[in-house]
Amino acid sequence: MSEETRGVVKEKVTGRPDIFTKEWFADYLWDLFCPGCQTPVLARIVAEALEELGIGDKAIMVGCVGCGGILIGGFDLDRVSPAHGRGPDVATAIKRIYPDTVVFTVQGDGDCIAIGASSFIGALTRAEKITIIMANNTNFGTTGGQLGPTTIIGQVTTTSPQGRNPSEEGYPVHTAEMAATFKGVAYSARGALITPADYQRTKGYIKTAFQRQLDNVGTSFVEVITACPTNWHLTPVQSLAWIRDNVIPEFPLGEFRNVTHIE
Ligand SMILES: Cc1ncc(C[n+]2csc(CCOP(=O)(O)OP(=O)(O)O)c2C)c(N)n1
Ligand code: SF4
Repeated sequence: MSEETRGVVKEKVTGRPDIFTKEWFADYLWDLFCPGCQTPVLARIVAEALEELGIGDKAIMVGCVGCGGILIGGFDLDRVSPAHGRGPDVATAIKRIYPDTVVFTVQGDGDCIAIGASSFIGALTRAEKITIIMANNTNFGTTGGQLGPTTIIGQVTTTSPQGRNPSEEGYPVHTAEMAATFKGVAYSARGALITPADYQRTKGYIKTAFQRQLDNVGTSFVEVITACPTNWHLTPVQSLAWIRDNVIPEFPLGEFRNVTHIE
């Protein structure tokens, strides 16, 4: 019996986002990231958010130096790779020259809030109408798992072999909460990608962040906790449990600022 006779309606419920470049998705994605890495998952929700808002044709991506920098090859958009940490500066320049575009960065925590802290804070201070997306994997992943600004207390890294000790290395930075204190920030949130519900919620945060940019309100920021199983020396499944039990208690999920206009 043909499908037509049985009345079967085939509706596409999922698939590769059209914004992903085909070659990258088919040939590189699986080779470039470690097993269980959630950086490509973050890429996917960004691509889905752009498609669902229908803004793929005016989006410009600013990449980073770090594992997230690999993503620059994956988006069929106008894209720029800045020097380490300078994403918000480059995004600022593009947005000011082309105000009708939607400009976003995708950065690691080291890129965004360590070497790039001045760029990041400068953009928030100036209320740049850009969207900054930061993957928080609690370490410098690309370079071998060194302690970073988001490393949690007690976490073993290659430069904190006894675990992060506040009396030596200080405390983790709460970037989303900090961003929310800037008057020029329209939106600041932190999401995770452990469960399908997290996935949907975090995608919602990214869509709201883009919407605040579309409405020209102020800077929008989303921090996304992502697994780095290789440097955590955990399996992919153990990594998700570790995020739930150790990372989220330090970095609570949710929206920290969400305003539709700034006086
Ligand atoms: C100016 C400069 N300093 C240092 C480096 C080396 N470097 C490359 S990636 C990286 C760390 C990136 O960490 P993060 O931003 O947290 O991203 P992740 O790799 O964890 O995704 C560093 C220090 C560099 N490429 N350029
Ligand atoms: S080092 Fe970590 S962040 Fe980088 S690709 Fe591997 S798992 Fe992902």
